[in-house]
Amino acid sequence: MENRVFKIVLIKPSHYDADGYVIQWWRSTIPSNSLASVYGLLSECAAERVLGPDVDIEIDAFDECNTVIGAKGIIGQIRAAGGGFVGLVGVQSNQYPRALDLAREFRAAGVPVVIGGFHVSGCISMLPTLPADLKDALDLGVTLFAGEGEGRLAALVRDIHEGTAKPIYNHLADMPEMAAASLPILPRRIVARNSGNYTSFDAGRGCPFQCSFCTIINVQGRKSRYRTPDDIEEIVRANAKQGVTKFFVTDDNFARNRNWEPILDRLIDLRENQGFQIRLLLQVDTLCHRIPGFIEKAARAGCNAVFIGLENINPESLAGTKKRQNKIWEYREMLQAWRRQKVMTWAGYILGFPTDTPESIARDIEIIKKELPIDILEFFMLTPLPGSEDHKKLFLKGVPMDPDMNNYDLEHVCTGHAAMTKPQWEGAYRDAWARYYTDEHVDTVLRRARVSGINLSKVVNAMIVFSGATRIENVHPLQFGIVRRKSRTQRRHGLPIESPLIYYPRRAVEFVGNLYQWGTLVRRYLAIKKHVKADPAAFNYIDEALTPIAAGAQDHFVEVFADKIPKTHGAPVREKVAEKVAAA
Ligand code: B12
Ligand code: SF4
Repeated sequence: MENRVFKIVLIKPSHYDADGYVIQWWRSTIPSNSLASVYGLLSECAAERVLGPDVDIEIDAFDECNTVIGAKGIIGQIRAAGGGFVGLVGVQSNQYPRALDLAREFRAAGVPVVIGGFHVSGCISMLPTLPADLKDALDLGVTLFAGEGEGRLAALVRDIHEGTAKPIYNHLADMPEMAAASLPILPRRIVARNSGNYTSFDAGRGCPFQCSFCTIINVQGRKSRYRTPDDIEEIVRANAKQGVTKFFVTDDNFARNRNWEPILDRLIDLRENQGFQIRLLLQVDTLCHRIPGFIEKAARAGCNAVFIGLENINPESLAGTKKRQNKIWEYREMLQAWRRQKVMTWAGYILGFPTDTPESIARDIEIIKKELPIDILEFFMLTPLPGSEDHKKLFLKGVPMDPDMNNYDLEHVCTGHAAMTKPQWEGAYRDAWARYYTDEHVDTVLRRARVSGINLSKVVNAMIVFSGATRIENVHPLQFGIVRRKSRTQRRHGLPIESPLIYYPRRAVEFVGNLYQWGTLVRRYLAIKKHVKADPAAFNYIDEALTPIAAGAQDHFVEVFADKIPKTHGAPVREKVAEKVAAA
């Protein structure tokens, strides 16, 4: 007798643009680690035949950022199999309204749906009662999954199979150990839908720090948990078998991973002695340069780009959000240390801290351009994300916050600000992108890259994306992809489906307009690159940002914030700095 099939379809939802259309692309640029994790966990359930020897578990996975989801087809497949469910994976707050719309379609057809990810976990972890949007899901008969899936999915699959799934599974109180946990993996055909063929893994979870805007500590905990070097080698080998060797390591701070050294040693061995062409994109903190050998080993292990959570350069803002571990007096030294290893630096900068004003933001960006050797800078709005201490405080105090979760994408103003009106804050955000990505500064960054031996093409390509995504496509670079797709019929619940006669002509004009803008931008930036490449003087380029700070000398960058520097261990003495500024 043939085995029965239990069909699981995993979807990582995207979110809606301002017109209510799903943001998706022919190719996305960043892989979804949540999808890889849940796919890996369920593959293990399938291999272990958790529904018994006569039931085959079949799994499909889609990232909606690069795939138009055909709900009818999926419903047909699950019905044809005779059972199964849809898992909406890694759903962040900004993706929750889209996830609910997808759930609505599946639930209308009687298909079981489970939603997991940071919105569900963050709300359940921090709020005293279930918010209305989570109740909406329960009313539709959706199952909510809070906490991590490791070691818990077999029970969930069995419950759904038997028709006894609970409305809520809450595992937040009990974080699974990461050592020898199931491995994140996606089949190559799914990875290939990301341009550049990057896949991902997390080598650790949890963070000991306490930044008030962060959700991670309240969902994944403040105790750090790590995978072992053996786990990482297994992930790399399993991916390499299918021709995938580029990895985005999604740890919020890989430098704090207790196993960083044996993991990097293992990767170095695979790369230098066993011919694996590993490439790594790491996320680190601003203190990583203090760890002896960390940057050198990261580069040898294949790291050629690094994301650094700079967040802000004003010590007062950093202290206000409890991000005291960011020490601005070490920023330049840290960035120079990465450059010495020819690694491209990519920093995140948050706008809208309580003391920020449009003028102070503009001033700070000019300071960064002149004094810090950062290649790529990206901007975020300070947002009270559900799951963060900031959100909880505002919620409990009854301070107005945008009720539309679709706007919690760090590109929208979601609450009030003490010194800026909403239009001022929005203007400061737009101005920040325009101010950093000027042709003049692109030229400077490319000259710095040339003299530091950093791959010019890599830097210019990244600058094209980061300069154009917000200004041409109106999406943050982290949500960007290649060739925007907009399905006419997949519009936000409640909005009308437009007539093809109105929709397609408008879309054609928009598409051609954007193409023209991209063409102009690409031509300009490539011309700057050509000019820098042809200039022999570029090999001797030097400026303040590249100048090493002599031992004991005071950095001019630090002097600007002299009166804001906290009296912490290792900080330059406040009075001394202030005296120098006064004398200057
Ligand atoms: C890597 C990453 C990205 C990547 C990839 C996204 C991804 N999810 O893989 C990129 C760069 C694209 C990204 C973008 C953004 N991100 Co991000 N990202 C992360 C990061 C650092 C790691 C995500 C991850 O892999 N976690 C590990 C996985 C395994 O955890 P998980 O998703 O919770 O999944 C587990 C459980 O929830 C559960 N589960 C999840 N889904 C399901 C489904 C089912 C059916 C079941 C049973 C279980 C289950 O099981 C999983 C395994 O244990 C997190 C922070 C963090 N530490 O998690 C932020 C984080 C998720 N991102 C965040 C944000 C805000 C964004 C952006 C909006 C920022 C921006 N302006 O661009 C964009 C959104 C755009 C987009 N299209 O995704 C926030 C979300 C907070 C919130 N309340 O919404 C986080 C938490 C960081 C923060 N600032 O607090 N991000
Ligand atoms: S923002 Fe980064 S450093 Fe701060 S608590 Fe969150 S994960 Fe940790």
